[in-house]
Amino acid sequence: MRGHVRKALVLGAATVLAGTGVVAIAGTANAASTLGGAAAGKGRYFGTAVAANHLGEAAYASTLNTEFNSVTPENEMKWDALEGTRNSFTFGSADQIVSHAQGRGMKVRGHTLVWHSQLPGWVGGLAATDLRSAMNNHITKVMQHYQGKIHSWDVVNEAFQDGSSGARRSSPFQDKLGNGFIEEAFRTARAADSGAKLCYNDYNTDGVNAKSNAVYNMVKDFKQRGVPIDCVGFQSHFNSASPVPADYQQNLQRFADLGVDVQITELDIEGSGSTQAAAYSNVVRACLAVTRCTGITVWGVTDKYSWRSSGTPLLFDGNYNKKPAYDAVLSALGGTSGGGGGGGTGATCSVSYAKTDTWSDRYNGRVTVTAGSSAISSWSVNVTLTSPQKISSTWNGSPTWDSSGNVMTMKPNGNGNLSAGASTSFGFTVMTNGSPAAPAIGPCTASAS
Ligand code: G2I
Repeated sequence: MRGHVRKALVLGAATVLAGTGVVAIAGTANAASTLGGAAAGKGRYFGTAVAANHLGEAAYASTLNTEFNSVTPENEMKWDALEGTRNSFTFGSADQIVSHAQGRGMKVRGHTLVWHSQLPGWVGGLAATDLRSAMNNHITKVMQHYQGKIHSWDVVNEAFQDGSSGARRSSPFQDKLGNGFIEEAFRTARAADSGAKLCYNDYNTDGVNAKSNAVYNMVKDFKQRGVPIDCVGFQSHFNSASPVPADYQQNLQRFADLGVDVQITELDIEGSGSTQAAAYSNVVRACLAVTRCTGITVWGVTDKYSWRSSGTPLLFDGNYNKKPAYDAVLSALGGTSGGGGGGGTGATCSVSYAKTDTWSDRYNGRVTVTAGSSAISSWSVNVTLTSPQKISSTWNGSPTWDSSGNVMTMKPNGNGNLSAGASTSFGFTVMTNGSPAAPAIGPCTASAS
């Protein structure tokens, strides 16, 4: 099984390189220098939540395509998105994500079939018998639509209460169908697509506590009675009020010992700098220490679009710069950071952007590159335009272009050597051709000799 996964991932990476040509970050050809590539080296996937409406943003898509080998639709497979009207299904946005992923050899996690939230109003209005058939119909139709395309489904999401009660959360399903709704959902799911792994997914279950104990007891009971369940998802939304628990690994392990896979499904950790990086590193190391922890998904590509953006909880900042947390994750996965060339470990850079002049048909932009906490000898920054914009001139850098003509990769022109914290700038003129959009800047990749 593992060998099979690894092969698929390698093929996926090749597809990206050959198919799009936009993997323009210098020195990232080595698979172990990306999150997905490094995770594959450990027999795991490394995924992200994806929103269909950002796939058209070139920097978003190129970061996704370069770094990740699994995706979870962030909202597009929820009940309200797929079946807003009873038995009338709208798969468009979800299909868009699935085909983006499939075309690049990425796996897809399905999220989520039965959940109390993002539930259309009509579901809550049904009486028990009708609700049961609506639930089973929803599971069956959705899973059959995606048959063979989803590696794991969150069949039931967040069915337990927070706090010390260990009780089930009130929902139309719980209130009208009783405890048995979870078992029924899993049995229906197995019958609908026997090839997908069936997961129970929840938050605040990341350490050993009353809520995770309740889930644990349910999974144990399911395994004893032969109710089909293959995996448990640990969302892992962390911040200072809810940090990575000290017994995180132990908790993952006790579930794995029940005979299910465990997956980290919605990882994000609010914070910044080395504190955030250390927390991310702990999570990755815990997963790698548990044989049945099969993969990690972070809940978004960039801080810019995070559901809690102000907490900057992700691995890429709003300009798609790699954060210290990124380097920590890559290194915990056994990958090598830095942008090739010198392969200097710890060489990082960040970018900022300013529009400096504007005319009716063009504007000038300036990108400032700043070395991280150690000296660098070279850097590379992607500047992505919105078609039909074109860059007519550049200064203080050496540009190359991807095949679409929308992505410029800028490298130094005599200004590659920067001491720790030092900056340099390059500039360019964008012919707007009717589109005033600002360019997307980043990621910035550094190397040290
Ligand atoms: O709340 C974080 C996650 C907790 N676990 C289950 C996940 O499914 C959940 O994801 C979040 C999405 O990240 C948000 O993007 O679920 C939220 C809804 O419960 C999502 O927020 C919704 C907004 O509430 C809507 O107003 C908005 O229309 O996103 C929708 C689409 O952008």
